[in-house]
Amino acid sequence: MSFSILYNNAQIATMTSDKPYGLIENGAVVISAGLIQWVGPEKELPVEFNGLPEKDLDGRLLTPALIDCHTHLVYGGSRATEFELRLKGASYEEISRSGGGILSTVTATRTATEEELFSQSLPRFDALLAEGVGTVEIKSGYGLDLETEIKMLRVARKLGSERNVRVKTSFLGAHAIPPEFKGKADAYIDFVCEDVLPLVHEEKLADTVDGFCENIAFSTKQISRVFDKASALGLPVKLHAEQLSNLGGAALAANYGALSADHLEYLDEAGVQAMAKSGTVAVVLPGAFYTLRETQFPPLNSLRKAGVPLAIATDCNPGSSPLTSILLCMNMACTLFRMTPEEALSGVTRVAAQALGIGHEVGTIEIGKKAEFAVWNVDQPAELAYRIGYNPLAEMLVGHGALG
Ligand code: DI6
Ligand code: FE
Repeated sequence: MSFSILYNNAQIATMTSDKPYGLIENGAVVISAGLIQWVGPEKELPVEFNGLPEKDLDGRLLTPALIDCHTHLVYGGSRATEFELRLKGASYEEISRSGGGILSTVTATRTATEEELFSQSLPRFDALLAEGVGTVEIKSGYGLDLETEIKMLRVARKLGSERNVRVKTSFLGAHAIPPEFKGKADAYIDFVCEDVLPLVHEEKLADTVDGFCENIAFSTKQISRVFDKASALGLPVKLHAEQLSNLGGAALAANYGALSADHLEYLDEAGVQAMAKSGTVAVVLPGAFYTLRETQFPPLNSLRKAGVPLAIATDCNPGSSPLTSILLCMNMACTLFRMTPEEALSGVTRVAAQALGIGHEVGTIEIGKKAEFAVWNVDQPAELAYRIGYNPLAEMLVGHGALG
């Protein structure tokens, strides 16, 4: 017999889209075998659920466990020195072109053993979990050789199994051109497509394939070769697009039916329309916008108008977004991008799940979805995005079943 429980006396932000936050006052949820059996106002609880073991949530807010749908949190070393250089006037692009930036993290990540990489990444992972996160996307892309890309993805999977939290991995071989391929970007793309991605796929280490489409990284033509390979292997794609300039990456991603296009500060109307047509999620990353002191805003009004779903994520990485707080990320999305607190919460629940292709399983509190919740000591859902540097998480209620 499967274990069942009734959570009652909760304010439930179901995040289904019919009313603000999908809010249910004095709500109850019935869980059985790790799945949601019923959710609604307590007074409408069907009699068949009377007598179940109960847990009283004392009027606290229940939300879906949060989802950070874009991180690079597995990496070696630190870029604090680069931070100091930027404060002395160097730009992110200058540092990158002079061999620092992503490539300095590549060196540190190649040098670290798998165990060292795991122990350096675990505190960052735990920092996210401490704020109600139950699913984390983690990218490779600081290896840029077969061995290190595989090492990063193994560490990502191990973080998930160590903490019993869902990890979705993205293969980001097309992140930067490694020193051994300097001046030979096309040859590096051949290597990614022929020698790395097929093996990564064979080892089941990548759930999706990502790329960095930018003047300092790869062209749309090069990215489309990676996407062709991903499609041939049956892997979904997503893309870092229009972060520093407009190369038409988002439209390219949309044409491949990408789950998401991410960053998007320099996205134009044609890109917006292409994303709307393909149902590609826009993932905006306020931590990178803040760190790089960007002044160009992602075109949120056009995206809203076109009906493109909006997600937000930390982009946790050592260079452009050393951020391990999903709550601060929500606050930044509101304060910097003028997103609403409801958009911020749906951006780290329902829409973030969609950006990872797991919207049928998690991201809302609905019958049939997985029982993965965060319980908060707040009076109203807007408080989650409103505070700065305060963590009101009371507890996580996850599971009674394996996470997949
Ligand atoms: N865009 C970013 O913001 C990160 N990667 C990317 O493609 C930055 C990665 C880094 O600076 O280490
Ligand atoms: Fe990123």
